[in-house]
Amino acid sequence: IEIDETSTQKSGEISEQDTGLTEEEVVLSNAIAEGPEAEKALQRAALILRLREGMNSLSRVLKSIEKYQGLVCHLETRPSQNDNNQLDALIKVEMTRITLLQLIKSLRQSSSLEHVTLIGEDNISAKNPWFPRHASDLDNCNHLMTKYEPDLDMNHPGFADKEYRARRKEIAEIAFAYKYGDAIPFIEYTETENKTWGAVFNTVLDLMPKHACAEYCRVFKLLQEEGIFTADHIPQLEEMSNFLKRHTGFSLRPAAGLLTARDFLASLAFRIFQSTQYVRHKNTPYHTPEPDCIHELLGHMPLLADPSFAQFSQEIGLASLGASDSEIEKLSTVYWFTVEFGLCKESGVVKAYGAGLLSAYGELLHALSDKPELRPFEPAVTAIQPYQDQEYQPIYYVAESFDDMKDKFRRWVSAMSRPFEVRFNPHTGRVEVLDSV
Ligand code: HBI
Ligand code: NLE
Ligand code: FE
Repeated sequence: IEIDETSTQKSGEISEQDTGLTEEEVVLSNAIAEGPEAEKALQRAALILRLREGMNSLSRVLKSIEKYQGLVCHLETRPSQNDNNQLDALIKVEMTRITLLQLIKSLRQSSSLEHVTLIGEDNISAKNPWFPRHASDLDNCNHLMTKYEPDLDMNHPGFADKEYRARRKEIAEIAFAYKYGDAIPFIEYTETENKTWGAVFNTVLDLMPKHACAEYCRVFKLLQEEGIFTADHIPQLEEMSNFLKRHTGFSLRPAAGLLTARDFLASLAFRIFQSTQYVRHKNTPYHTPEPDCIHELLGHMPLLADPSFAQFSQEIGLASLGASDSEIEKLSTVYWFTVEFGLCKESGVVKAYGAGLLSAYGELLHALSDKPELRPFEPAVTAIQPYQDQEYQPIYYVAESFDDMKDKFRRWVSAMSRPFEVRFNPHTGRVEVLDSV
């Protein structure tokens, strides 16, 4: 990005030096606007502020933004980590480049602010985004989406069941307390929970020969032979994690619920799958909108033990590290229509490989009936297909084969705009970053 000095000077009133912008911020503010026309255009920018006098300082900041005719599009605050009454604020504004520079200058002169930083609009620094570099960093990648909490969602199957909610909370606490390197805590599942598992397990066992892809069936048998998959009790995550390690080097860590796509995908880069440990409500064995351990164990585990599929999963994860919000959205949509709800052809017959189908026999039968629409898997098209996650899907994407899906995915990912490349070093377990510009 070139810094257009003449246009800054022409506008006359302020230059980057005056504001005390860092080199990176200059790059960002120039990325925000280019050329004389853009000088007048409204642009989005994000600021991070530390407020010395909490909410009192905030009202002063908002007045300044108003004075420079900026619009506040988004505002978040939290108590700052260091102490007392300080607040950290993230403010996204819409204003012209020049007024933005003036605003930053005036904020930096204010004694009520400890620091003012301009960051990229989608909260990712363009040059140096944070993402996990090692599996231990995943201790910071467990942010939950709150939409399916049984406490908050009236449509959740467990909403009216106090006992169920307490149990789910108890198991979630265990995941919150988990740290890298800990053994996965053993859960003593209740008779009801084991019965729910048994009902789903036996139905999937019946449907599998006709409807599941060959790779799934192959590993399923192995899991039965090892005594991990039986109808009478829920496998422990720890024994499943050890099984995966032996086959593909994947392992598990407990998750408290539905994670953000960014955190969930990041773990896959390290061949780690963040798995829930609680069980769906007994009234809805055939389908539940949120992931539960029946979904993770019965749906995801068999294919994570398949070398080719494990490789594909890790590649989606690697592609997500440091990606922009809109690219994360696309990657998670591709993940949704492949890993979660994918269909594939086997000698001309359509079979299921998506985990959300193999753990929900209601949807498995729906997907392979004549009700839904089937379309050929094409990453660029699939990546922008809107979907809902409450009911059975109306559209599924069919891959010609796993290898064809992987090929197409790789070609599509290589065209993404990330200004660096990442690779996983299996000897150190670290992700290495290679500058490509
Ligand atoms: N979180 N715990 C958990 N389990 C999942 O299977 C899961 C998730 N978060 C997001 C997600 N799956 C995907 O549907 C994509 O958004 C990546
Ligand atoms: N609908 C799936 C099931 O019932 O197993 C779980 C959710 C997958 C995202
Ligand atoms: Fe899933």
